[in-house]
Amino acid sequence: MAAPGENLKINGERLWDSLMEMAKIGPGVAGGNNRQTLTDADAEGRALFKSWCDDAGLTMGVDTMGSMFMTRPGTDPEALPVYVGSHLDTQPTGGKYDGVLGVLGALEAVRSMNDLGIKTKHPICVVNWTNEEGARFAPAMLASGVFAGELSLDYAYARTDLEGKTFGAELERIGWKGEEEVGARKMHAYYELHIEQGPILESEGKEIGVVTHCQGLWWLEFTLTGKEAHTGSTPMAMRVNAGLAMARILEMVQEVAMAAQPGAVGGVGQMQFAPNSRNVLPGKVVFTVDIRSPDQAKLDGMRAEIEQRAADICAEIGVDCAVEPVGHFDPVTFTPELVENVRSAAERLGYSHMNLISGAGHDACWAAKVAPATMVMCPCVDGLSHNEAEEITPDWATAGAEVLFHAVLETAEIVE
Ligand code: HGY
Ligand code: MN
Ligand code: MN
Repeated sequence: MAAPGENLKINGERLWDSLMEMAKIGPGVAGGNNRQTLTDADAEGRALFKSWCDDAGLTMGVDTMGSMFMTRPGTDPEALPVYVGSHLDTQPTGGKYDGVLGVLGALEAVRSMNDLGIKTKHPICVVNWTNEEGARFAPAMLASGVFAGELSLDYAYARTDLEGKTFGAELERIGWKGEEEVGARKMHAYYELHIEQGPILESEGKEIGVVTHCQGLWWLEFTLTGKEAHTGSTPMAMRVNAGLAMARILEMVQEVAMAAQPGAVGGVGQMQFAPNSRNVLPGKVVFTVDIRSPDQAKLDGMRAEIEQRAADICAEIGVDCAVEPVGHFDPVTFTPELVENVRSAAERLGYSHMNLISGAGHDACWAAKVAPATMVMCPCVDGLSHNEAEEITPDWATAGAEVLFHAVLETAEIVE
């Protein structure tokens, strides 16, 4: 089958307008977005996305995790769909493009197929996965993890946010709990467009990342139990200071990650002190260590060393230390045939490109468990993401969506 002609273009202006329209929903406080999963803002974003899909003639299916599947029919009713998507939920201080570019880039590919009167053998299904970020409800990529059979529906429904609200109750509350069994859908292939969320493409002057792999991840939730006591009248020798243990563990995580260079990262983004009073030594400290590497042995080695050294640190101070993994996936190798479709699309369209390992996790990582899968990436300014100042250029958005469009057509097979 002939590859799509280089003259098959998307409408970059329409894509950019849709990105800016979606960015108005769940605004942040510094120009980005706070459209966290299963909030009213998420519901509003879903409704806008559905209205656009209705206009594009797509039919909607929603599963019991609330993931949205918007299908454009193919010519062969027996052919499995090519799925293309990402997520509309954001971090509390998120950017306008993380996830959103992937969902709206996929919609733009479908809109362009409509404009160009393109028929494909395989249906196309645009996906909005619920709770990719894992910010409100850990872990990240929750709905795609249930879809891939890695996490149970009951586990997902029981996840709670910092206010003690459960995923299941919040999904019901916003009215987006669907009927479809999660994972019942079978995919011919899965593509995801995403911003890089790192500095490599921009610093190398490349417009497209041909994503070959994604690094693996552990999220280790530590619960340290010390003794609440007066910060003024308790002699230093009498203290059972969980805050001190936490500080030493954070320093140790930095040391372990630096010793594992290159190709390893480690840090902590969320922490809670209880009772969190200025003049009470904390009785309980809870925080999540996020470690990642593309190398399986290095990733698991870091986990083992951190858990062992944390136990030693806590024993020395007399603090009780409990650890629970609350997020994990092994390093991912994407499907070479689909990766080649991305590379040849970039070449055909004349976009500079390079191979890339994804530093961030994505729904594609779980999709790759159940179907051939890969990703397309575009640069972001200063490699910044998970920050309201996250920025891309309209040209980068167009380049990414155009390469996605061509790679998807390659797999979905144009019918003359
Ligand atoms: O954590 C991640 O890598 C993604 O942003 N959920
Ligand atoms: Mn994302
Ligand atoms: Mn993200």
